[in-house]
Amino acid sequence: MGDHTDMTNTLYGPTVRLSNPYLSQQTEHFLYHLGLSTASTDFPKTFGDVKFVCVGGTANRMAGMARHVARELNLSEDVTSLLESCGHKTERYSLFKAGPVLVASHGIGVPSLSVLLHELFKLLYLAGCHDVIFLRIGTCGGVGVEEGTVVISEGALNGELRPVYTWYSLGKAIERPVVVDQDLARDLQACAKQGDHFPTILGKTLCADDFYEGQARLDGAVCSASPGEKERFLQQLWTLGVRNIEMESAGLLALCHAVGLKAAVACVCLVNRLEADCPQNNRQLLEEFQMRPMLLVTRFIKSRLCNNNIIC
Ligand code: R2B
Ligand code: URA
Repeated sequence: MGDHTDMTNTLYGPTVRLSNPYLSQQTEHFLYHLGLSTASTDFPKTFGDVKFVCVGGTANRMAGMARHVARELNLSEDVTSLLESCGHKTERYSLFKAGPVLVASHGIGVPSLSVLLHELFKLLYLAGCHDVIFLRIGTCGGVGVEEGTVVISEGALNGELRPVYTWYSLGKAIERPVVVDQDLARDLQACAKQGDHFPTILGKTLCADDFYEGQARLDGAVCSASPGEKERFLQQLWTLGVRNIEMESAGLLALCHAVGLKAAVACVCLVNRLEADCPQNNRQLLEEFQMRPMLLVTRFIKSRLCNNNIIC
């Protein structure tokens, strides 16, 4: 598979900086959860043109994103066959490719996301990709922010309200800093059009490891907080500059930074947590809301590709 499987001890890809001395000992690289192997796939040929990796929670939503990107970029391939020929769907994650944009679903929470990221980083390295940007599109709860607002993360905090995410290995904690590229976050916000009928704001994000107790909800199966404690906590978040709560931002931003890649997170608020715990049970509204980060991120991708004379 060309030069890219010829890895030296510490791996420095063009932009993907893998630091695992043991990878070079492998003759075949099998990305187990994506169902991709260097024995059967030519990574540089299949993925070498990737410039953006767009991730989000569900397979359906990300299939929609891949179709939307393909349409917006006027890709000549038929969308269905593009998804069928390039989507290596397994039961765990889904993966699509629309020209220079790789689109994947990550499930719920950082543990699920992390597994995908390890394999995507290896994929990009093996393909020899340059200057790749990761973009997460998702849903969240707003903190003093009306539902339907898109929040771009200008920082992310863990459950202890610190800008780090912690992984565990060999019985020990590995704490990695959350680093946001502020220029990228601002560029993304600049893609919100005047004509949009919803606000797109910058704010800090609380990255929780749970949807219920971890996000100060009182409607889970177990609940250890009182209404007063919940209210004080949400007010504390607001004071810290936190404008939304979701479950993957800190892990994505910390791991991308660890391998030298830029990343940004744009999520739409389904509920203002100062007013309610549960998102509205209105399918049509939820679907319209979920389009908003997709539209924003696609505009951003288009403008970057055009500015770099890749696709106009
Ligand atoms: C947003 O929505 C999911 C929980 O419902 C989670 O993946 C997240 O970050
Ligand atoms: N996703 C979350 O993690 N929290 C919310 O409140 C809504 C969506």
